[in-house]
Amino acid sequence: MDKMTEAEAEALFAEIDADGNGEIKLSELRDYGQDHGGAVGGVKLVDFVRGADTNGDRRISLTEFKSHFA
Ligand SMILES: [Ca+2]
Ligand SMILES: [Ca+2]
Repeated sequence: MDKMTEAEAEALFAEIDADGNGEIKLSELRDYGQDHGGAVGGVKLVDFVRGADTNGDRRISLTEFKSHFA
C-alpha cells in the first residue's frame, strides 16, 4: 500500500480511536472496519493488527500506528 504522511496517519488514528485514549483496541478496529469494508487503509484488519502491533499487546499505539503507516 501507499505510505501516508505523518499527519494523515495521525488523522486516521484519531478516526479509529473512538474513545480517544491514544490506543486502538480490537473492538475499535472492528467498529471502524464495519463501516469501511473490513479494511483499514486498504489493509485487512487481521493483517493490520498482525503487522502494526509490534509489542504484541493487541493494541495499536500511535507510535506503532505511525511506524506502520507513515
Ligand atoms: Ca481507544
Ligand atoms: Ca501494541
